[in-house]
Amino acid sequence: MRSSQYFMPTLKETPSEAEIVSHRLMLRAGMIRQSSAGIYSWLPMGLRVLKNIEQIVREEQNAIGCQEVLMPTIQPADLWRQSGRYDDYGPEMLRIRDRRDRDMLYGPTNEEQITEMFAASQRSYRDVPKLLYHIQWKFRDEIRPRFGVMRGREFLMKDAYSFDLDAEAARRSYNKMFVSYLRTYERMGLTAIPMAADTGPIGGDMSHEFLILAETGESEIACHKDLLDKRWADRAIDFESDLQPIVDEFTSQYAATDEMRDPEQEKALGGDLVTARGIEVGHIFYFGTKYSEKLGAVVTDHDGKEVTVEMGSYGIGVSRLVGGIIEASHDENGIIWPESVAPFHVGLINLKAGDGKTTAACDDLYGKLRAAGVEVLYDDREGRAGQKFADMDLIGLPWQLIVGPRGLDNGVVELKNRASGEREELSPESALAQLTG
Ligand code: 5CA
Repeated sequence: MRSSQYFMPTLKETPSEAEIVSHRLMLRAGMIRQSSAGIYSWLPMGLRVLKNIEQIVREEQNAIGCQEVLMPTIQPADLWRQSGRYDDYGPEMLRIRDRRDRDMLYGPTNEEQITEMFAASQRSYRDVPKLLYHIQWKFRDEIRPRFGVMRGREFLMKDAYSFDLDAEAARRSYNKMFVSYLRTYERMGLTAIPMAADTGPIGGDMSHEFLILAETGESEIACHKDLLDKRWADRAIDFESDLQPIVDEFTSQYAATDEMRDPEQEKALGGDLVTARGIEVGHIFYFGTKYSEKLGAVVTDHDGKEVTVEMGSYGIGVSRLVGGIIEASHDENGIIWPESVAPFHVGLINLKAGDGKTTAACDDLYGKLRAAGVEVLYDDREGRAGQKFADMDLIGLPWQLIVGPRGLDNGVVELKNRASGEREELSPESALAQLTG
């Protein structure tokens, strides 16, 4: 993509309404635009990141046999009357009436809808376990939408649901999801810590929140230091036999947030205690038969006896993660995207767009990178070098390939790593080899 043609309205000024760094940087980099309080349009650069995050989430859900569906955003109120949540949910729920005077709502979550869908066709123990998920926009009329996409009113969530024959099987589904979340966040370059949590309006007996570390996080975290340096993304995990030991490794260690913290346990940990701030990027729940009972999700067991299925639900804040990753990965000059979610792999900077030789060299590199399948943002605009460097640092692509007339006279271009700041002069061929290797 050429910057001269790209719809990327960057801002030079720091927007005054943005209180936290990710919100400021997303606005300055032209990733999003506010439509109304807590509701945003995603511009091309922001949408690329959102889609990359979505794809990692999708791959890790598919990897544990969770099947993708897509349920609507608008739901009939009657479903929620059946579960009893229509009145319970309160003013956070956006209620709508259609032309036939039927009560509808914009879904804040989908437990009712998926349970009804399951109940309509699944009849026997052979139909379980089932894991289903979708990635869909939600609406919650938050009292205080703030921090940009971090606490929006409209936001993108991955929500998955498990259906099992009994509590033991349901626990296995829960553990599967627990471990898959550890991998999901790690692939995005994040350290996520699972913490025992309150179940809130979703309800249930067991629940964990996943928090990523960021100085600007809304929650205060305290945990055993060992939880911070576990690595799972590249490890082959057997999603049957490895589950329990991995989950135990986490749940046996102290980890708590806000009102769940325990001063006595923290004192006992001494030097092993770490306190930090965090952002909740996921939340999983085991709630047994809370919804299946009300909505008739029943299967026959091996003896032909009817049993109500055991359920859990599993959320990831996909749009919140865009802000969360920036909170965890930036410096004073801008965003530092982890490779796995970066909107482009390389920013190619033409230092002298008016110059024939420089432009020819840039065009050549651009063509070759694209032919090799590398995603490139090519700054082909005329303008000051300083501005181009500042813009490239702001948008945070992992690599900058800098091409100017003086370097070319010596047969070199410059390759800069955004994260480390390291710069290297090398031939255009070597730079290509490094970026496509
Ligand atoms: N039904 C369950 C799990 S599928 C559920 O809704 N859980 S939740 O309420 O905890 O939301 C799941 C995740 O969505 C949260 O962990 C958070 O990362 C994200 N989320 C929740 N509210 C917002 C919001 N207002 N803005 C952005 N992300 C949000």
